[in-house]
This record gives sequence, structure tokens and C-alpha cells, in this order.
Amino acid sequence: MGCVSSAQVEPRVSATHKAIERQIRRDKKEMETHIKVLLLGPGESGKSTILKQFRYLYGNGFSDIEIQVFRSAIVVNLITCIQTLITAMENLKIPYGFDPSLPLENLEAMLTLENEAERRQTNATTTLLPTDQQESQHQQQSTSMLSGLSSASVSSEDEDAIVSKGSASEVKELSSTSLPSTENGNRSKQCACLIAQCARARYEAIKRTEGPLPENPVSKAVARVKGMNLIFGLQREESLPPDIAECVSVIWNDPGVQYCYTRSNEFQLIDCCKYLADNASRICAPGYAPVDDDILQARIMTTAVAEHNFIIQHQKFSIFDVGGQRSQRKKWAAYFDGCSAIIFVIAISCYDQLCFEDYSTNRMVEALNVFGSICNHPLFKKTDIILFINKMDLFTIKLATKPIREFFSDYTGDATSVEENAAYFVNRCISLNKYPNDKDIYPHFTSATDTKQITKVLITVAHCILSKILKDIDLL
Ligand SMILES: Nc1nc2c(ncn2[C@@H]2O[C@H](COP(=O)(O)OP(=O)(O)OP(=O)(O)O)[C@@H](O)[C@H]2O)c(=O)[nH]1
Ligand SMILES: [Mg+2]
Repeated sequence: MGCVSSAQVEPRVSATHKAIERQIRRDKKEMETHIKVLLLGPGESGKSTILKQFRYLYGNGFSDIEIQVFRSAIVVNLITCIQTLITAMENLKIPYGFDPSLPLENLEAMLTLENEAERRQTNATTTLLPTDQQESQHQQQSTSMLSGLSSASVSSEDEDAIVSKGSASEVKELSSTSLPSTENGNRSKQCACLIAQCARARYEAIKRTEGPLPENPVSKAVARVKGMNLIFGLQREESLPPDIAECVSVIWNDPGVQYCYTRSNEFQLIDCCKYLADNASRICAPGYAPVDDDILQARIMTTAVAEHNFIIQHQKFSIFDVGGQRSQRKKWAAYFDGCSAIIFVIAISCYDQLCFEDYSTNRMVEALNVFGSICNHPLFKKTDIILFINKMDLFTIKLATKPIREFFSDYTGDATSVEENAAYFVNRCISLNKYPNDKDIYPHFTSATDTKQITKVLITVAHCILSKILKDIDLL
């Protein structure tokens, strides 16, 4: 066995030692610069849509199988939206064909005729009733009229009472006593209330005279779409029956359905409804293949945490997309460790909506609560938060007819300025930060389905996250 002198061993040992040290340094650097970003926020705020945009921008888009899944989801989304509107038409008692854009006097005139018809019918019935029943019916009518007219703010029960029992002149009286309010919010609320009453009266009249749905193209289309069952989606290559596109378009273009859509905050309707319904003929056509914009509009609720890796400016980013519904939030904590940055997403257009999970909590209030608990979580005491105030496109449209003061009474700014209204919600978020000296909140106004707009924001955000992390580990 040969002997090796220490003089021969040492250079080899020190070379190996240096190589190991270099590797450790490389690993450490990689570990430190492997950036873990969490996408957090309540359900339907747009987290998965933002992830899709990251994939278009820094990844390879979507595989054929994924596109097939989106195709199926988009078709199901479209049919579900139309079925939801059909159900809402029934629940809100809106007749097909109802046109709220008619001047209020025309609607009132319509009410007069309908109430006259109702009065004659009631007279015909009451003459056949025994006197004590007539008395009780009369009492019921008087009570409901009084309760409707004496209330300052008209609740939906009051509306019911006025519409089912009151007359056109009473509705007119309500309009003339309550409409002169100079406050934008009150006025629009009361006009909306009056239009809703007219819709109900018309609905009741149609039901009285013609049964639930008169035979016409809309009612045929409604019956056709109502009966569809697409619960498992479409199979590969499978298409919708050829008449469905026409049915969807007939329903969607009905003025009553359009009016119902303006009241979609009173029920649960996904935000892509208008986009999908406007594109129904393309989506329902045989051989439909979704384009990128369709994929961005597709709504698939996230129920399993998805991790996606990207190389951005030579650094590895892992972005985690979690489910935002209440039942999904329990899973978030498992991903908090080692988090380098949080992108918190709030849908600003949800200020007039109720939660999907419970129909009594305002979605924006829920979003602010969730934001507060993440922002002040002990593990994130020093973690900056990138705040995406998302769905600015929908917010801008909504704000024109629904002042936020109707839902957030402490808002005292300009009713229609998008900037001022949006700043109010940003300030509400910032004021929740209990560690203002340890962390910053960086707000961005986004429309996640608008590729051009969001791309700029994502590039800026990725650059900022990277610079900050590299600075922190002293590599700059
Ligand atoms: N118009 C518009 N629609 C948006 C925007 N962001 C998201 N959406 C749509 O809103 C719906 C919900 O978006 P998602 O990305 O699925 O929401 P999410 O936060 O991932 O929801 P969960 O998975 O339930 O937590 C989808 O139909 C999106 O296309 C936006 O900025 N503007
Ligand atoms: Mg999601």
C-alpha cells in the first residue's frame, strides 16, 4: 500500500473544500433569491386571473389539455349565467320585455292600466265573497298601502305591499314625495326603487292575465335554456346543440333581462357574464376554441393551491395561487413560511355585492377584514404587501350609477370621481396596517383581464420585489 505525504494531500483537500464552499454559497444565493410570492385575497377577487397573466407573460401560456378544460368551463359559465338570470327574473319579479329606460310617466301610465284591470278583477271577485271576507281583504289592502307609503326608505317588503295592493297614484305619490332629494345617492336609489315597483306590477299583471310566461320567442328560449344540464361540462370536440346560441342571444338581449343584469348585486352572478353573453354566438359555435381573452374571463373556483415557477430577470419565482372562498382560507397558513412577497387582491367593484358564502356580509367589508388579518399576521410583520385594487374596469362602469355612499356611508368625497372613490378604499386598507414602521403597502390599480394594462403592472411589481429582496440580502 503506497503512502501519500501531507504535502500532496493538502492542495487536493483545499481545492475540494473551496469547491464545496462555492457550492454552498451558490445554494444559499439560490435559496435566498428563490422568490416565493403568495397571491392572497377573497374569492373572485381575480387571483387566478393574475396568475394566468403571469403565465402568458413569463411562462408558456397553456397546454392543449388546459385549453380544453377552459373551453368546457367557459361554455358551462355561459349557460350557468343565463340560467342564473332566468331564476333572478322570477325571484325579482321582472317580466320579460320590461323596459326601464321608458320615461317614468310611461311606466306609471302602464301601472294605471294594470291596476285598473286588477281593480275590476278584484271587484268581480269580492262581489262573490261573503261580507266578513270582504272586510278582511279591505283591511289587508289598507294596512299594506299605509305601511308602504309611510316608510321613509322603502324596503323590499314595502315594495311588495305597494305593488301588489297599491295603485299607480300611490306609486306616483311616493315618487313625487321622495324623488326631489338633492343627494345623488338617494335620488338614484329611489328612482331604482320606483322602476323595481313598476317591474313587479307588470309581472303580477302578466301572471294574472296570461299565466307565468306567455308563448313567444323569449319564453321558448327560456324554457330551452332552463332545461339544460351541463353540470359535467363538455367532452372534447363536443359542441352545444345548434339552437342554443340563438336562445342565449334572445334571452340576453331582452330588455327585462338587461334590467335584471343591472340588479345583479341582488343575487350571485359571475363577473364574466356580459363578456360571455356578448360573445355567445362564437362560444356556442361548433368547433369553438377559446382565444386568450376568453381564457382570462373563464371562472373556475380554486380549490387546490397551485404553484407555478417562472424565471424573471434570471431569478426563480414561485407564485402560489390559493382559493379565496372562506372554506379555502384554512389552507393558506401552510404556505406562509419563507414567503418573500404577498400580492393581495381586492375586487373594488364588489362594494355593492354580498358574499357568495353568506348573503348578509358585504363583499368589500369581507375583503377589508381578510386584508387586515393578513397584514397584521405575526409572520408578516415585516413583509411588505403589494395591494392590487382589481376590477377597476367594472368599478368605473358601476360607479356611474351606484355611488359608494349608498353602501359606505362614511364616504364623503365626490360621488363620481373614480380616483377619489378608489383612493377611499386604498386608505381603508392602509389604515388597517398596525406595523406602519416595519412594512409598506404598495397599491396598484388593476384590471386583470386587460392584458395591456396588467402587463405593465406585473413587470413593475416583479422588478420591485426582486430589487428589494436582492437589496435585503446585500447582493446589489
Ligand atoms: N372584468 C373583469 N373581470 C375580472 C377581473 N379580474 C378577474 N375577473 C373575472 O372575475 C372572475 C373571478 O376571477 P378569479 O381569478 O377566478 O378569482 P379568484 O380570486 O381566483 O377566485 P377564487 O379562486 O375563488 O379564490 C373571473 O371570471 C375573471 O375573469 C378584472 O379586473 N376585470
Ligand atoms: Mg382562483
